[in-house]
Amino acid sequence: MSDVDRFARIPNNVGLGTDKRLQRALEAWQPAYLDWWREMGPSMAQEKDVWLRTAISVDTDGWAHFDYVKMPEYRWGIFLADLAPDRKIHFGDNSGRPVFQEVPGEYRNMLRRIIVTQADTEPASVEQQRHLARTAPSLLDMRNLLQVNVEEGRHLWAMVYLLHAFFGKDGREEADELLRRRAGDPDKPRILGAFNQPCNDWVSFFAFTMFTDRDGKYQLASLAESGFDPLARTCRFMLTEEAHHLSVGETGLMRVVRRTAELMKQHPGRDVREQGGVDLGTMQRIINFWYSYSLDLFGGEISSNAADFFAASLKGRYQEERRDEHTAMGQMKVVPVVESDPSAPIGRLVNKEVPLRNALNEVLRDDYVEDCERALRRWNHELEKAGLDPAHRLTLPSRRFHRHQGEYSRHCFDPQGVLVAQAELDAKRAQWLPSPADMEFLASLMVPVHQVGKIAPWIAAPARGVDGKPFEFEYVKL
Ligand code: BYC
Repeated sequence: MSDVDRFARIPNNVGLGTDKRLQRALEAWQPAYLDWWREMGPSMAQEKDVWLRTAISVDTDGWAHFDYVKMPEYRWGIFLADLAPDRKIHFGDNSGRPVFQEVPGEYRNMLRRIIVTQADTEPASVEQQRHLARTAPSLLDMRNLLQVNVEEGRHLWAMVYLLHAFFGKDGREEADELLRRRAGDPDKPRILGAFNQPCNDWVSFFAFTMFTDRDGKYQLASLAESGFDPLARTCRFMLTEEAHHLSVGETGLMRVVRRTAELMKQHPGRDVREQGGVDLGTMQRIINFWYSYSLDLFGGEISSNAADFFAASLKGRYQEERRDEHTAMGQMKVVPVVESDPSAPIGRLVNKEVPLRNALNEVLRDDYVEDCERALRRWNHELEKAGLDPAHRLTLPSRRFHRHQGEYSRHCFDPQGVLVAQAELDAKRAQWLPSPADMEFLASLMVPVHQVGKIAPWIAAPARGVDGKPFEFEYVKL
């Protein structure tokens, strides 16, 4: 196991103490990071004691330590999964060669772009979620939110380490820029669409951690395959922390569904909203919104960038090692695309065969969609258990619905994936996507519940607490 310096100004297992130049550069970035955290991090509870886990090693057992921490004092550290000696590149055109420990000159721009794009999402999500603690439905939920936030901060540190350590002056400039862009700011927005959308209520937060963080899982997993070993090792350890974020989202939405089912069962035929719950229609529209924006995060269905990343052995497929074949050459993938058609003014969908390397964003999206479908089945099982008839179920919209990137972004589709005219989309928008009235309603439900062991009426209490503690634990000392 690599040596961990837990007590350094920047805790790390990358031997920062032996590289004074790098250490100085990162220590110079640290105050700017803390200024950003104070300005854009969680807007309440900054000075409160929060029961947080902190990464202290990369051991599978016991990698984290739980304690009360004030967030600005959180020990954001740089941890890479252990070096695997003699690791070889296992996909793309560099297969069989030793992994890169330095950035190959010909791939420098490509790699920097991948790292900057990934890095930008981390502070962005903290910015999007910054006011949510104020309306937390319980202290445990507040704690989970703040845990996610500090760990996104740590993920930013992980990426900034790569920029500083391997990209010289332009890496340092990119690291500075990461603290300058702002989620949703029209003048200096974050790079990817989903990270500029507002996330001001807890149903949206759970949908964000369910769907958008889950994109993160798949992107990180494909970067964990990278032939650039420091990136692979960084992402491997980030995935350990990411699992909690996904579970916050998936179980969060499950708890909303459970409470809604309870209200529907208690008073059949009565409006769930009137009873202070989240109706399934609103939930469906929130799912449609965040799922479609998260699908965008995989990039275009047909992408020469994706082909180049794979060819250069920089970004693999999900669980590349489980596949039989690692060149992705001489194979095709069918991608439905819209073709113009003189007899159909909105065009028509046709299947197009695309060389597999150009369809790798879509391959990764396939794995993601399957994972999301699994969660949907669990939520629907909850509705079924409550005895609600099959009309009351949640679904995932088609991957063509409401897209802003890729093949489908220039056309209109209904949630089933059928091409429709702009006028139909406009007329049905409020049925398919959250309307201002939905958002107003959700905002009206977000009354804070900050007493130990209490829960807001629109969501069921979680089945268990954190770190072996009960739900009735003072997770945040307000
Ligand atoms: N929004 O070839 P294309 C996470 C741009 S989330 C805006 O289709 P490509 C997290 C693209 O930049 C994981 N622009 O796509 C979650 C390009 O622009 P240029 C984030 C977009 O490049 C929650 C053009 O469209 N991980 O970790 O093959 C909380 C055509 O691009 C978008 C990564 O991003 C968009 N959605 O694939 C915290 C991994 N999509 O160059 C954290 C690294 C595309 O023509 N990034 N564009 O001006 C990548 O692997 C790829 O850059 C992408 C896009 C998968 C994002």
